[in-house]
Amino acid sequence: MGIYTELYPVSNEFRHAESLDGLWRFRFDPEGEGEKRGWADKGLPEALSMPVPSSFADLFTDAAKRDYCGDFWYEAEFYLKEVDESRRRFLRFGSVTHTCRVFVNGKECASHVGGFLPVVAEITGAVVPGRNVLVVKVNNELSETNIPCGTTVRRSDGTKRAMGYFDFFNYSGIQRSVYLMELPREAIYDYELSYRLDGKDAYVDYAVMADGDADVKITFKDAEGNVAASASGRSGTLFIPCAHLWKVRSAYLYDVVIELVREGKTVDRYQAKAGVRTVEISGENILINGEKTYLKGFSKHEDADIVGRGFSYPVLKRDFECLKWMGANCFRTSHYPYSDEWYRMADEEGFLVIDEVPAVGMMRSIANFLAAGRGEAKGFFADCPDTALLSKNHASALSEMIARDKNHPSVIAWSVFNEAETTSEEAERYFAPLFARARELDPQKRPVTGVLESSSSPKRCRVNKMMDFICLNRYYGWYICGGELKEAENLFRSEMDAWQALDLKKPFVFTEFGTDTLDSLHKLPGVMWSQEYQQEYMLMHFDVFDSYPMIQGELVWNFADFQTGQGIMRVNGNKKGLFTRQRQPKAAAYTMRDRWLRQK
Ligand code: EVA
Repeated sequence: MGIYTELYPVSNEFRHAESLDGLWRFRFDPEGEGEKRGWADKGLPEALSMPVPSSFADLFTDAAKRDYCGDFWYEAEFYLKEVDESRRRFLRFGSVTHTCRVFVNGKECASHVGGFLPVVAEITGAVVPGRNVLVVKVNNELSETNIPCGTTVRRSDGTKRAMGYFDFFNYSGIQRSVYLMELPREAIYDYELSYRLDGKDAYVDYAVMADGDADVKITFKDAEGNVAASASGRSGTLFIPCAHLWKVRSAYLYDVVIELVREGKTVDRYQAKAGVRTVEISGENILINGEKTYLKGFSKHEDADIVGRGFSYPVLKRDFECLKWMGANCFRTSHYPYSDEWYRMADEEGFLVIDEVPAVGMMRSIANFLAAGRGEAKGFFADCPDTALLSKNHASALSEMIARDKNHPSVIAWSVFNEAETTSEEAERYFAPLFARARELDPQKRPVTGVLESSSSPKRCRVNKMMDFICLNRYYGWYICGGELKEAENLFRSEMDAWQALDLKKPFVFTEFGTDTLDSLHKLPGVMWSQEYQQEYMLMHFDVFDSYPMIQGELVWNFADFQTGQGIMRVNGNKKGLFTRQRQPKAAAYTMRDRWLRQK
């Protein structure tokens, strides 16, 4: 088999995927002694029980466990009736945050750096009939050589503490679902689709990656189950006459069925959904299927009470219902790629997704968001301890994200970073190969972008030339001129005038703007933190957005309140949500909804 990529697990007559979610055994390892003591081979002594998927932090009642930083271990068991030589077995973890090693019956089967993309371990040679023991060693320390960036400090009692250069809680653990997968020896391990429209018809260029030399058959079936197009061969083009297009908030999904056929017999099949659509940047416009599209929505987090960053179907469902109620059509996966299920639902619901790698914190500051919001960012790349290693990890995350998400019609762009330092020569040198890599890896050649904070000003930013559209995070009326909306608006307009004067001929999308707002605080006239102020702030932004034709999108920071580290700037978390953390609307949600429902 070739390199097993990131294909979402499916079950059918040829392949089998079984969820291992549930209560696992768990233990902290503050002394880093687990390996010496043989936990990888023998399993964990005196373990706690721990739900998978979940972050561990908010399940406990004591601060030391919530804030734990260092190594920690999980253990689970699974049973196999038999070990059939004609099959291969894998484990697929949706993510393990931030680094891990996977052992099955004491044999190391995988290791992975990066906490927001799948970890796939081939366990074929390690499994036995009957009981199998799975042990995962995890570490949640932060550094300047992995993303997201931060540092790990030692406290006087010897405990470690992770200090993120970012504004969200360093949730960690096995935060997404785990599958045990069984595949035939000759299996499909990846596929890519890209689309061309010709009047009412569509061409689908495809490639299928599979082991061996069996014949490949690919079929597109419409929603009624009728064959819309089919072809044979590892790569080629399908023709769909009168194609149903996947449209924004009106998604049409085909079933794509890929088969490996040997001597007339199917030996493997992979099935998924596919949406026929094109994405293009034309001058200052974003075109979906050739139609000008204004992005309305949010930058979000995977974040909820109790589960932390742990994947939860009910949270996913509620968030999509709220997004639809708002009249939104887009979200950005700030500040890391989300669990697969987010993209699958976005495909179904016709939402546009800006997919972001976990490259956040590439600026050195304890309260980065403050420095960023005020445009006071300091250098980073010039004195980063090991730019080569950082870049390697960044490039791996980018490649893994594109490998995993490339076939989702909802994904319309790749975001290479959030609020990195972009004003030095070193930054320019650092980012150029990453942009090139994203362009090279994506079969659909979607737009590639990055997200700029205030120091990345029209005069100083050296990276915006690499972006297909420009994403700006701006906080005029919050970090800049908080409480003075008139002055804030004037400064905001002068910056936008300067961007306009550059005449970049590219669309601009606001990927963050917002105010911390307590759902308990009302005050007329509005003051910072009140619901009225959040509304007035939004109204001021509408005026500015509507004055510049190059502005082609507005994604509010944030969809919902979310957990951060503690500090004098945060009242038990970031309160910039239009929804509370429990997903109930604040007053400004109605203001925004009014506008978005009126806009086409
Ligand atoms: C904020 N500002 O201050 C947000 C952060 C976010 O949470 C930013 O991109 O500039 C960051 O992560 O509320």
